[in-house]
Amino acid sequence: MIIDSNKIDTHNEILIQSHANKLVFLASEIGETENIVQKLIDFQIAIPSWALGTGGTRFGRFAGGGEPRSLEEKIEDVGLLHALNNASGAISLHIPWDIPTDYNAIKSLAAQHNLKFDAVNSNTFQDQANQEHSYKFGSLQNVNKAVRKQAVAHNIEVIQQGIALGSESLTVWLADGSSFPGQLNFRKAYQNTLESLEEIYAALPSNWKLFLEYKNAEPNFYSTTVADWGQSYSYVKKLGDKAKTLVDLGHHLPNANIEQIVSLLLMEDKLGGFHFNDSKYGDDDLTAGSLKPYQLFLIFNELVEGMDARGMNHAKDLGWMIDASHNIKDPLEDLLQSVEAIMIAYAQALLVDRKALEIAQNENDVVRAQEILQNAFRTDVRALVAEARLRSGAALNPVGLYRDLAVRNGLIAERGLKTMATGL
Ligand code: LRH
Ligand code: MN
Ligand code: MN
Repeated sequence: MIIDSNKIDTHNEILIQSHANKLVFLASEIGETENIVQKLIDFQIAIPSWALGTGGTRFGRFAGGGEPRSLEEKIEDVGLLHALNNASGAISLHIPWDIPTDYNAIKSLAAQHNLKFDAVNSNTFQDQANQEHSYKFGSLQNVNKAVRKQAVAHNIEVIQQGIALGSESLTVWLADGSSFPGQLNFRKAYQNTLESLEEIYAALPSNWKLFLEYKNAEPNFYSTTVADWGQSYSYVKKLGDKAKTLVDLGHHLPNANIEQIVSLLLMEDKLGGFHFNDSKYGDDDLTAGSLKPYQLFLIFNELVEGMDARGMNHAKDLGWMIDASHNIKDPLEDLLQSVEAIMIAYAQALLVDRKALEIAQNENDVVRAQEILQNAFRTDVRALVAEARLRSGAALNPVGLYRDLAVRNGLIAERGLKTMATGL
């Protein structure tokens, strides 16, 4: 299924007058809008291949129908999102949930949809059929050298597949840890993990990055071997310049100050990228911005400030990815909502009056500092995000058009009602 550009034009024509009015009003409030709109046009957020099917919990899974049955169909789904919002121009693969066979065919399909391949993800948290050793007691940390070797070999294989697709980064997330006190010697687990990561790092091409994602708990519930940003930092610092920490917003202990973590990792040149999602309890993987939009804004506020201070390119110098997976929503609608929320937070962060904030900070004017941040956060910037879409040929209201065109019904007609995408 492909969304015809005429359909987007017709949709936009209906909404254009009301959009133009909102934009004029916003410009009268905030002044210059051109710069922000341009930055929004350039900003792209990668879609995880595993979010395109209905996610489940360990209590059940309620499939929605029309889910992608192959890597090709996942690429088509991301193509649909990108046609609607022109902000989802990359797909992040998880191997072996995604198994590319004909690389050239996959690459040309992605190119037809204007998509790039973002970070490739390895998987040593599940046992695969025909696998010699089990990861039940960990992978890169395992007390058994043969298991570690197998996990290292898998990661190197994923790098090779990524190279063939034109990807430039590997994300390593480890379920390794322990569930009971005494199960693990923490120091040995750390050292085994480091040694394994060094072997993977040695296989990276020079233009590649390795993202080491941390997570406080789950599936292990007593210790996790890469549990927080400090532990990830300690590994990536030892590995070298190409290794960076990846921040998944759902992987912290409750109430962690994620924006401060982001600021310091950036300062240390060790922030690699993000997995955006939202949560109330743990790794809930809910739609970005659905629960804590102010936190999302505060994170972007630190990103914009820190990246500008280091002369970094907002769109290119970090890996921007979503990691959300939904159990009750249509996954494509959910992803459109996540991208919109991320764009809104970014636009609001671009609005912050940095000079005034610096003065307020230097004068210890706490009230003024808060006003400056909240003025930006409370500005309705949706017209700026919509304008960025309009200028790049996408839809003013992506979810609205998705529904008007009955895209899900079209996908069900093509693929059937009983479909099961690979993933969580
Ligand atoms: C782990 C995680 C990690 C995995 C993905 C499926 O919770 O966030 O990024 O690769 O979920
Ligand atoms: Mn993640
Ligand atoms: Mn997660």
